[in-house]
Amino acid sequence: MANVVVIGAQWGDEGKGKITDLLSKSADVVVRYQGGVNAGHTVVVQDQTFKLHLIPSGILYPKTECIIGSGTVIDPKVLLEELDQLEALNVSTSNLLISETAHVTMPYHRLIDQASEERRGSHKIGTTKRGIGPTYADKSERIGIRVVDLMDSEELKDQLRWTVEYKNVILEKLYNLPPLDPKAVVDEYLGYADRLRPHVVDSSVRIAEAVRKRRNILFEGAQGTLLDLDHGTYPYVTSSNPVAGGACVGAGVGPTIIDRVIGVAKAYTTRVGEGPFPTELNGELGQLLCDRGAEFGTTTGRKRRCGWFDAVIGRYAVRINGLDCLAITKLDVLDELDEINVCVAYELDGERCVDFPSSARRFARCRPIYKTLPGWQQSTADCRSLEDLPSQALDYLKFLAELMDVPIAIVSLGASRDQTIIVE
Ligand code: 2SA
Ligand code: MG
Repeated sequence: MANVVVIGAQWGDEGKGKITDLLSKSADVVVRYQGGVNAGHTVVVQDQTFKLHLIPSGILYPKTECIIGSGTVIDPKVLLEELDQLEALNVSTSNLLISETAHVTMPYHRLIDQASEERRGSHKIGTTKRGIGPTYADKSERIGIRVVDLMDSEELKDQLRWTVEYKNVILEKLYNLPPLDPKAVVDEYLGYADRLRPHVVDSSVRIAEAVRKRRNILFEGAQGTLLDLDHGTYPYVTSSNPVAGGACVGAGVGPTIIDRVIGVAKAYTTRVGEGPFPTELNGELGQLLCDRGAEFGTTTGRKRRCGWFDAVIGRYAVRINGLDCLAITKLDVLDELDEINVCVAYELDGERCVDFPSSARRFARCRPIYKTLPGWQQSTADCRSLEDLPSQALDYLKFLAELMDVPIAIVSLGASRDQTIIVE
């Protein structure tokens, strides 16, 4: 398997959890390289459903080392709840490692995320309100608290004394919220520190060791390409880099060690939060995709917006991530449809446009140009090879691969591990 990066090729929730779970079987090490508890992975193993936010799904394999890398932001409260959940289901968490240089989400981050979303009104981003943006903003402002600081009680007290004071000015003056008590914040976080300590390591050293020993490393992206801070539908993006390049920065490895990049895309498109979405379906069809695909956020429970497959953003994802291949998930959700649309280009101000525009305003004016394909109107849930698929389903996949000029290596037809076709 070598060293593989798995990324979301759309707006997140592409089913990366299932694909990384499959690939984790042959991985010795799994590394999360960005994002925080805004992510949500649902993995189903023998009727047990695991909902993970921070911990890589590789944790379900007893021998796989799971690393929460430097580029992530960690909410210790949620992380400990996840550890408790796994331990309650008898999953060992001794292989979980946490990077010293990851940043820590603090109570003021969550409060500011919520308050600033309200303040933005119609300009809101539709964040998960988990404090992700404010944690990354503090990292850039160089006032963030890192895991290494959390492990040092004197350092933590020293930093939080003035940081909480500074944030209290923002909370009180800007948002009319009550101030936080620095001592209470310190005490709360020192409690978390003790429980997390056994897992905390210099992660780039551990990863380098794995590289040297030629162990298989899987770099697991969260969210998706179109939510990337630099390359997504700015400002309707998250505050980290879910693209494949983010794996190098967020894990602390050079690009030369990456062997393969796999993009995960749904057979249609979904998006949570605000922002333009050209192929969105607002009527009955959108509802059908939502119902059949159970399209609700793993973290916030929000209903996801649903629409047709968009090959313009697909091609963009291939380019920005340097994708070697695609995994197409949830093909079975389309089983009932008599016709299926695929967006092949946009019409923008009267002109045909085949590249995703950088401006959100221009993107909002894009109208999809569709190619309509016949549906297959039969269940694909039990198909286990391409030959088992109805011919229309196979044609649909071939059409997507041609449009995006990338091979399809995996097709997923349901949540469980065996509902998968691996294309040889
Ligand atoms: P944030 O909270 O600052 O990262 O939000 C910024 C934008 O990024 C979107 N975002 C996501 N989109 C899809 N899935 C995500 N994870 C959860 C899930 C979402 C949920 O797996 O379902 O439960 O609601 C995720 N995380 C962030 C977000 O919607 C904003 O558009
Ligand atoms: Mg998700």
